[in-house]
Amino acid sequence: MKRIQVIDSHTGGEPTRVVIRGGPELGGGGAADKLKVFRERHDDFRRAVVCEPRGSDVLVGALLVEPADKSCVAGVIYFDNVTFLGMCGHGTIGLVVTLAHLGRIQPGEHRIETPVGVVTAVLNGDGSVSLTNIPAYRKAKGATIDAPGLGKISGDVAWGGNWFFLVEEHGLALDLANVERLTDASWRVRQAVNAQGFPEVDHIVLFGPPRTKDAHSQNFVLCPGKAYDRSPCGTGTSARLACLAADGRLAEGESLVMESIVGSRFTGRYRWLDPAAGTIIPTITGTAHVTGEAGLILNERDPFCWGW
Ligand code: PYC
Repeated sequence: MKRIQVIDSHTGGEPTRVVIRGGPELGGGGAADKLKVFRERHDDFRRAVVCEPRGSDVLVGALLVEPADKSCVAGVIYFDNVTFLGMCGHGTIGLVVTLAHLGRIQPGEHRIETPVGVVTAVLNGDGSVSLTNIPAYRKAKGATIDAPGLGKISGDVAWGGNWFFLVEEHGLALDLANVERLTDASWRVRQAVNAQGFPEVDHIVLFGPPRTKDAHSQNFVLCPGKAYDRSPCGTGTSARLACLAADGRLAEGESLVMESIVGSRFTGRYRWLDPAAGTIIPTITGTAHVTGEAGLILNERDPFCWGW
């Protein structure tokens, strides 16, 4: 019998499960090296932590690892119901609140090693977290794909720590009551995007008008395992900032208030890293709350021990 200690939290409704004890031995090196070992040898651990019967399709896992970069307070590897994520914005906000809950950090700035690079997170005095992400950029503007049942759809392909296809014109109502239709449409878009030139894209974002006056936009984000993000998606908002910056639609330092499909919010800002190359450094601010402290039990005699 194996025991795994976890802390659960949610960031704008999107859950994160941080594994603080009992993870697999991943060897030395940085988070990227450890991710390689995790992916190749311990995929059963990923499933056991986030999939049913202990988790659900929407849960994102975060394995705490020893950082190679000693200026970092922690290393982390994110994963979901089907795969590993390079970075996760809501997960990092959840991780910072979890580390504070454990008494391991105080308000102030903290560096965190992820497989795609070091990110910086400020735990603010009011409990919110401002995450400064790795550089984001747009790879393709106005790529048009033909999605079965939907027809031609145009969107931007952008990197914000994960790969996104971002669509403004889709004709769908962004409303919780419409979530099945949004999921189905986004899944079709994803398959078409992957088949029609962008195999790397594994997140789809649809934009719509904001629900509230002081927000700029609302989004629906479909994650790799077909669950939709309850938060406005930190890496997706980073990708959006890169597109808006490239188009001159949002100035450096200006705020973008993004609402999720459940009404939670992130505020995004950016500074230019290299205007000629279109790369920006995004900062995403949001809040998270701890929801549980638990010990998971992995019993080999349980036929669903490793999740499904
Ligand atoms: O917040 O970056 C994010 C994220 C990615 C997948 C789910 N949430």
